[in-house]
Amino acid sequence: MINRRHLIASGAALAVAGCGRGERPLHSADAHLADYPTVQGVQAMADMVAERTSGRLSVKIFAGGQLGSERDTLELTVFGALDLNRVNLAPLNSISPETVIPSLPFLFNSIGHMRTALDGAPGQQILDALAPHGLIGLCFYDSGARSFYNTRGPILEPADLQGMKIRVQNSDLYVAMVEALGANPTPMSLGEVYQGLVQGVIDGAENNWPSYESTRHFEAARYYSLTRHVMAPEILVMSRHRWERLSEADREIFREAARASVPVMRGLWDARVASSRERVLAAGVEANEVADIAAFSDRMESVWDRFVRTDVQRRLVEDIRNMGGEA
Ligand code: GTR
Repeated sequence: MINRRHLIASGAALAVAGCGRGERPLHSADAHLADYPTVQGVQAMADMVAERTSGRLSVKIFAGGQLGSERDTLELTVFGALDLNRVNLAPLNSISPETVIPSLPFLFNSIGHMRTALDGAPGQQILDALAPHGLIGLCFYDSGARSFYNTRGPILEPADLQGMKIRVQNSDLYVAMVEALGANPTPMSLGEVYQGLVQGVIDGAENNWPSYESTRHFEAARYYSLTRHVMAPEILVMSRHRWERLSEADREIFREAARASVPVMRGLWDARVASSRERVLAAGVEANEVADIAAFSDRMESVWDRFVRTDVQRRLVEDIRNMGGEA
């Protein structure tokens, strides 16, 4: 956890970085490198905002985790030292109980189901629930399905995870999920994972194809087992401090541009999933399907019971399940 002195120092550095002619650009953080679809999605939004305002409003993206881990940059965003932030839902789980729902293991039947739910009323409700916590939810981006990878061997059943040290994001839900599968969860920021794998501090982690590839984790952990246990999306948030300084017309421009950037991001995402998969397989990664997914999902009952606690959460689960159609 970063302290207040760091927050103020980073905030001041960001403000100086933005000095210049006209209004300073809004600053946006992303853990991924510049060519990753999340960064490109935010860039598409930024281009639309700049066009609609003839350059009066602009966005500068700090990619590659330059501004720190997602947990730290979220603190900066809530505090108002950072304007925009693209993060996964996981680090928001402790801030807003609504964000826990799309992060639940084995909730969505398919990528299509996830997209329908997040484009619809449940998604809007989750975005809106962030405002009391100092964040304005602008849109969700795709993050595909997360699966386990490790340095030891293929995972075909939960017993194969027994005793393995698995890195998880900073979220109690992820800790509980990995524990329920019999492994030892180790919360860690994304930037520390590669070294952790190489040095044997951890045996594995879990992520989608593009992150497994772009972080080069596949070079250190060569077994990728398609459990597809979580389909939690990415989210783009604006600091409420910055939002409140925008006119109603400018807020609408941001809302519309964010909405319009979603299909752009999804197109890039689908292409990146295919190319990342191809790249890691060509590099000799051993990927395996998991025939008995129920052996994993059956263990999630206690996790759901522990994390789905309020009526609002239960209704969200029900609404999302009703949108599922055929698996
Ligand atoms: C990626 C996600 C990042 C981050 C990362 C992680 O899929 O895009 O925002 O959450 O996973 O595991 O830390």
